[in-house]
Amino acid sequence: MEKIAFAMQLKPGTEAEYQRRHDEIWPDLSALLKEAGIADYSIFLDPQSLTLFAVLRRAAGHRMDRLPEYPIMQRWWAFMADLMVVNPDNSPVVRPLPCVFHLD
Ligand code: RM4
Repeated sequence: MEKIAFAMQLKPGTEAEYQRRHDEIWPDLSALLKEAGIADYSIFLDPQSLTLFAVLRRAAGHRMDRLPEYPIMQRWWAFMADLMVVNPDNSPVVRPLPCVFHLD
């Protein structure tokens, strides 16, 4: 398992709705993320900058890079596109975050 972190960006005024939609995350989407090798996935919000800080663990041989091929992933991204800063294909703009400290 490796742990990775990345940042995404919320649009102003969407914090409550972003929380609400993730409280009701589609079970089929959660299942797909887990099947792709993702575990222990959290998203934290910095209310000041509206930066979303995501951290997750992923198994060796994970298939995260294949997620955009799945219709449910594309439907979720389209559903979220009014709340987040997104690319032309509706996937969120993601900034990888290097790890600069770790304490076991
Ligand atoms: C986020 C964003 C990410 C997805 C999570 C579950 O808002 O769409 O791509 O992995 O939801």
